[in-house]
Amino acid sequence: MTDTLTPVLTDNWDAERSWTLESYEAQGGYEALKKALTMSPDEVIAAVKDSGLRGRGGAGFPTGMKWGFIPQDNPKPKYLVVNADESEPGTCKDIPLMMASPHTLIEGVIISAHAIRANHAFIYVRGEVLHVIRRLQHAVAEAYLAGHLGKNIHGSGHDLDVVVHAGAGAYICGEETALLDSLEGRRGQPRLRPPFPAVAGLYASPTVINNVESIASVPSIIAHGPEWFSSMGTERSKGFGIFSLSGHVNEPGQYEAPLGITLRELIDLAGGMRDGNALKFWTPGGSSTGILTEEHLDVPLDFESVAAAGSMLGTRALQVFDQTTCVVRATLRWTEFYKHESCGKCTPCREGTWWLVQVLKKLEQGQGSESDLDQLLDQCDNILGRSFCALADGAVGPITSSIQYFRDEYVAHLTHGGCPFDPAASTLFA
Ligand code: L3W
Repeated sequence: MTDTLTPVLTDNWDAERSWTLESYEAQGGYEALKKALTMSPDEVIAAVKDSGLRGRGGAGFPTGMKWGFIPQDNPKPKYLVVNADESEPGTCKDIPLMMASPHTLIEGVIISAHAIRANHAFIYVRGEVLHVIRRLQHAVAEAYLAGHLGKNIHGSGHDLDVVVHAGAGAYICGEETALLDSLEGRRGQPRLRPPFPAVAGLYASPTVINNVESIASVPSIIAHGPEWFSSMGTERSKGFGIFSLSGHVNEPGQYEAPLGITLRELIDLAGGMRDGNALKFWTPGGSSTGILTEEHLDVPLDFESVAAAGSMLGTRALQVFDQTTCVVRATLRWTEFYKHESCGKCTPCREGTWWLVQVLKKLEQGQGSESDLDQLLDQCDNILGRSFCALADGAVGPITSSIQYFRDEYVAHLTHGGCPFDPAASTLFA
């Protein structure tokens, strides 16, 4: 490890049986909770606001501000919901976090629930990851036995019950309002916003929904103080985050570092590119953020700099592709995913993603003409900003950006009468 890395959330992942309460407490776990319980809820919210923590689920909304939206004069119960429905292509940070250190999340849940005065919290986990669900359930049971959960936690007067809820494998349920519908027992489809969940969320009550990594960051902020957190990162993107490197690097995995690190530095940490190959394209935050190229290797990975480069920091899911990869084929694969996962509620997404796949398939097979490329861009234009939620916006990201940077490669498919790449050379899409 080099100075570039700042292991906080990942610090205990290599400890023996790191997922057990015994191991977590041996390394100072649940001390932050004890400290938070001596603070008033408003003091905890102020600490999170002062830290500058922004949501780690993709959008980067300020966490403390979101908590501050919960109307405390509303007599309804308040709820805390953790979005653990990690499913965005390339995104793979929350699942390892919950496997290696479920108590970091649970400690964050208890502190966060105290802050927003919630007595019920739900962790909504992607249904396919049974091993994670079991691990979380076991950790929650351990926390109850130790008195960290339940009635009158450590004599504070605060009560909290936590339910681990398994989804059923629908990507759309990672959209916060679809998640709430699913949690209430209905088919998961997005709701109109406003009202935002902070005002009318679960059972129409004030609800905070945060990503796993956001909530898991809270204990460290309470333990070390907001200044410690905000001393890392950049001016408007504070703290550290888990950067997930996958694809054509020698050592794919999780690299925890301050926001603002560059892909060039991360690839060095990951042992360089596979076989010494050249970088061709990459995603900064999952496929829905679209692609960037080697000209963006030195873009600081913070919310503002990545937006200025025409993309989004998203979930810091850095999928790295070398020169052997066909960008048209990669884009088709991503688009098929969004088409399959469209919930069908709104026409631009339901019909639009289907048509995107049809045109992309034709282009990938080298059929059609350049006018199909323009038609594809026109379809994207008619989908972007016109669908009910962010799913369809995410679907057009890889298409528009790949045509922006690699139009020649689309045209090469047409002149070649098919994919000009040797499929045997590309391991990702074999
Ligand atoms: C109260 C207001 N609350 C905004 C809250 C809102 C939400 C948060 C961010 O999508 C993006 C998406 C994915 N009063 C509020 C307010 N809020 N204004 O702030 O809201 P928003 O609409 O900016 O984003 P979102 O709907 O949460 C998230 C992109 O992230 N993404 C992530 C994908 C990740 C997964 C996964 O597997 N984990 O799916 C990657 O780029 O496309 O654009 O809580 O309520 N006035």
